[in-house]
Amino acid sequence: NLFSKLGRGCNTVDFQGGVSFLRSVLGSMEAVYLNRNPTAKAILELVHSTDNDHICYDHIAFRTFGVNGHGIDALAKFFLDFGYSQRDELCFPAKKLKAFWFSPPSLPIPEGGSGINGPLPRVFISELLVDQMSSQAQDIIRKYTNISDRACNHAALASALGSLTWEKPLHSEFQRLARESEYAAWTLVNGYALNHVTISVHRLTSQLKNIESFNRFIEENSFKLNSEGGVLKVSPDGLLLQSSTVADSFSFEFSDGVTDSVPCSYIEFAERTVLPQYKDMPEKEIKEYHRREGFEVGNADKIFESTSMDQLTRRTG
Ligand code: OOG
Ligand code: NI
Repeated sequence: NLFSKLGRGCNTVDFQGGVSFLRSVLGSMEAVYLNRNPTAKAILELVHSTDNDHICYDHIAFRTFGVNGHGIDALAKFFLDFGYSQRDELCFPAKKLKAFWFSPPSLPIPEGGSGINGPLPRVFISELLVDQMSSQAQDIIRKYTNISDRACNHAALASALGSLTWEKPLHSEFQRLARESEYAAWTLVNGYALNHVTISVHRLTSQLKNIESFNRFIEENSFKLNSEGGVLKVSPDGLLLQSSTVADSFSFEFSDGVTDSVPCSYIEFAERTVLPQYKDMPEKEIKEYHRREGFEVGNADKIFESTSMDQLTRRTG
């Protein structure tokens, strides 16, 4: 049994049930994501066929409206109930956003699992600081979060089903929000749907485990990477390297009957370098906890732009 070495005494059996439920919810969130985002699906298939059947997810990410109980806490509750721990806060004053990341419960790493069935991913949840928006934008966001009301208590369920907890907006409301915050407009039409999953590049097995070769490989296969601040985002300590695709779009029918193309999700890639104090360790002995942990405001600030109109309409080459 995969979890038989848990050593949590009489809680072990309950906890195992909890973990398989957690994985099944994550699996539903992932299924919604793969159905709506052909680029993410194609890249995962390409990496599976080129490198390894076992792809590990570094993290998964969500966006929320920080108002009326719809913010970070609405989704975090689910992960905290299944053993996740809240970690650092990240602030993005210019974008009027904040975020927290959550680390997974420490479990024996399942052998042979891929994606959601591999090592449990970190979780990154951000929220729009709605109070800081213009009164017009606030009116729109409050209108829909009021409609949603107590449905925000079931944010994880909404994500797993791929449903909004509010009614579809008017096209003009989407456009009004997009002028002020592309994040706000994205959240209005995507709700609690997965914003991205991130492939753990250093846990691949071929030369693709180096993020620069990985990015080259993705671009050679004609996928467009987010170029904001340069394709490769590097933390000031040089140890956390990230890149991402430009989001796909889907055709959304607004409540007034107007149909327009709106951004959906993207896929991210992360390489966590071995910490300086472990740099001489034999490669075989290196575990995830010997590597750079956490997130980085400077990297994240650019990765948010993966759903921006500037990136979506950018020409490649
Ligand atoms: C999240 C952007 C930040 C990271 O790994 O730092 C991020 C978003 O686009 O909602 O994913
Ligand atoms: Ni991310």
